[in-house]
Amino acid sequence: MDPLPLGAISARDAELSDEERLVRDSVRRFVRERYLPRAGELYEREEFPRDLIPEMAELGLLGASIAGYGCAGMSPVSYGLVLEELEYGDSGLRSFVSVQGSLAMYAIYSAGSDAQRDKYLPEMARGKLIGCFGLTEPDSGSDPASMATRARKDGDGYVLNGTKMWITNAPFCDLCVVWAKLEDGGAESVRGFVVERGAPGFETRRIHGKMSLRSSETGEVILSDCRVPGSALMPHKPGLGAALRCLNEARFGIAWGAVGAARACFDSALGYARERVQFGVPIASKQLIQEQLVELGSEIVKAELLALHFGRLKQKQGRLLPEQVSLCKRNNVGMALAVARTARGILGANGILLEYPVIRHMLNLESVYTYEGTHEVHTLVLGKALTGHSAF
Ligand code: TGC
Ligand code: FAD
Repeated sequence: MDPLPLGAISARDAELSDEERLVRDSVRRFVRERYLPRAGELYEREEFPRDLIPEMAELGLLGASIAGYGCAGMSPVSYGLVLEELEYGDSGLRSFVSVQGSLAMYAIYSAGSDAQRDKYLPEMARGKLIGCFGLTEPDSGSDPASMATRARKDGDGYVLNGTKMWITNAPFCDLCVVWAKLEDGGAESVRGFVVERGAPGFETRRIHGKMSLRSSETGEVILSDCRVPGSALMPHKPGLGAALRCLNEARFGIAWGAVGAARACFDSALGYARERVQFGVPIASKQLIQEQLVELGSEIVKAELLALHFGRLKQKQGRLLPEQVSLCKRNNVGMALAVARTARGILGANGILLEYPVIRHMLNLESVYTYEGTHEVHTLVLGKALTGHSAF
């Protein structure tokens, strides 16, 4: 009997508009032709393919959900599909686009001044300026309110001191959105600054030796008496809210991206199971393998429908509740990691080779599970919402 593809069973395509399918297909083609042939090698060499940035810009993938400033102004579902297809390639490729668009550009768009938007966003959409987002610090991860980075007013400008850690795109960024407390205030004094590379006292250092997300460049941002002009300050309402609103955008995208990584693992495991012969028959004919594949396929279909539901809701309402974003990120990333681990097993020993995509995705997803709010942080966000008690 001819197999029935998972997509035909989920029938999600029927829920997409022609435009959404067009966006999805063009990014799918880009990933298959331009990224996948190099994916294993890039991973092994800890290298992000910077040469692909102009093509991604040309496809309208940078700041894709922003309207104006040369950005594509895509709907939440189109943007989600973009990230799903990119992460089918690699979580690192999706991370680059998430950080550039949902974090750095969205921060400037939502919390920046008119002058900052005009100066940076068009060039960032064209991939001529690369941004990063500095919230996490060596001693401040899940609890960013405890950040140690300080900004001191000095004449017309500010002097920044502190270290940001685990910052995606930092090694080759042109600018960093730095979150710092003004003087010795508390979390309510947190402000965002657009710090350009070249500002005196600004330095980045690459973090090497990651066993996850190897084809994404991660680094430290070191601010040593870093002097910035007054125009670097973003005029948002003081407090962590401005930074956390950017995280909502990125987390929504990650919930879609994770489905792409899971689909890549499922496709690989299914193809392998149908080819691999043991005990004289393809392992796909064994009930235990079929049960695993059915479980993986079912979880993927549920996750993609969840993302679609929240995508449509975001489109209709303009925003989602943070709790809805937490539910979606937590569920879909947890799902993808579990799918990757089971798929790895189906490939047997071959499952640990970079020749197949599964181990790469599995290791990548360990980072995705931790960044943008760990799985546990999202559990606590939802636990607090449901019970009314904070367990942080
Ligand atoms: P809390 O007291 O609850 O809130 C402080 C203010 O923020 C507001 N708020 C939010 N606003 C928008 N969206 C959200 N998700 C929000 N969550 C809270 C809140 O209403 C309040 O506003 P106001 O006006 O009343 O002052 O804050 P808290 O300090 O108790 O922390 C809450 C908690 C733990 C959920 C938050 O700190 C958190 O999300 N922690 C996780 C940190 C995190 O996710 N870091 C990510 C760094 S970036 C990254 O990982 C990029 S990886 C990218 C890639 O490569 O793809
Ligand atoms: P911690 O906060 O120290 O957590 C350690 C463990 O304790 C986790 O299991 C956590 O869930 C648990 N825990 C913490 N608090 C509680 C609690 N109250 N109750 C129960 N359990 C708890 N950050 C940026 O700002 N910008 C970036 O671009 C960026 N890119 C990243 C790229 C990569 C590859 C990685 C791995 C991280 C990146 N991050 C970035 C940082 C990321 O957001 C943090 O790693 C994340 O927020 C968790 O912080 P932490 O690693 O310090 O862990």
